[in-house]
Amino acid sequence: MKSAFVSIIGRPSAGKSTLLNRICGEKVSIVSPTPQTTRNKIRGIITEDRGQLIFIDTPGYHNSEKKFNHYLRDLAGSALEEADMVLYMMDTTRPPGKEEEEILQLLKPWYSKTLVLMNKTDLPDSKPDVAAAFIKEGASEIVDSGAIFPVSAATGAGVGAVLDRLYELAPEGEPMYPEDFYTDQQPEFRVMEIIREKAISNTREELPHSIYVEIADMEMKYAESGEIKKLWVRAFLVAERESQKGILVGKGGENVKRIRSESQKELSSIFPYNVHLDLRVKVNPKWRRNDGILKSMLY
Ligand SMILES: Nc1nc2c(ncn2[C@@H]2O[C@H](COP(=O)(O)OP(=O)(O)OP(=O)(O)O)[C@@H](O)[C@H]2O)c(=O)[nH]1
Ligand SMILES: [Mg+2]
Repeated sequence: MKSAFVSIIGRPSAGKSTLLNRICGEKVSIVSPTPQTTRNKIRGIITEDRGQLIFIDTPGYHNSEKKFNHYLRDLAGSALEEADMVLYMMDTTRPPGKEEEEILQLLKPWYSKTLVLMNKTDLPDSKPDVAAAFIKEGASEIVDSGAIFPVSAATGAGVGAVLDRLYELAPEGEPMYPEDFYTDQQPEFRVMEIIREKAISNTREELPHSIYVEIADMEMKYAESGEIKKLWVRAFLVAERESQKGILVGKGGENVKRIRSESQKELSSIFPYNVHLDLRVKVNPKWRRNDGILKSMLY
């Protein structure tokens, strides 16, 4: 049996979380067109006859001096420390820039166990040869070992070949998780993430970055038979400013109502029981500069 940790690294919006969900066949990590959606190290697990692979999705590697971004970048770096293998995900619809150069530097100690995924090959403006030339120039060792894979995380094209290669390279070992586990996330975290995803998709520009979710209360309701009847959740969408709160609430509360009902619907399909969500909006000024909050939130 094989068993390995595989960290997924790349710039924001490269498609890391989409890939993780595709591989696991479940919604493990939230996805959005807004860069810097993922804020944590998210584990997704697959178990086959060949063995078990534990994937670690990470925040997009982004160059900025802001405290918040520092935390996210450190997380991506720390995921490398845990990795037996690395998937470096490139967005082939965007020219490789400074971020890609920095990621290549960061990956240097892992080159021999890195596979480069040229993602979004399903799109007409995908230029895999530009991305491949960039890798050849900056890290020819990777090209020499034949570790470049064109893929589409969205359609699944090319993903099977990546898995085959990962299983070939994986060390022998015992599974770390039971075979029916596809993630190790606690329900509370998954609830927060799904609400955040729906808040992101219902807001624009800078607002998604200013939001986090706080669970005020969570309670399982049981039927008389002892069976779980429903999960009852009371949560807050937290913004940085009053004006942002206003946008999140929307006219007559219609925005927060939509976020609430989309979240409740998806949560009820993810969990094997119905979820009832009570969602409100509040403000926590400048939370992105608060070390205490960032430490408790970004891990
Ligand atoms: N057409 C197409 N779109 C993709 C593909 N992979 C991801 N996307 C889209 O790209 C956007 C970003 O995808 P994510 O999976 O959230 O990207 P990420 O790398 O996890 O982003 P961060 O968490 O912000 O670092 C979403 O709108 C996805 O639907 C792909 O292979 N093809
Ligand atoms: Mg992500």
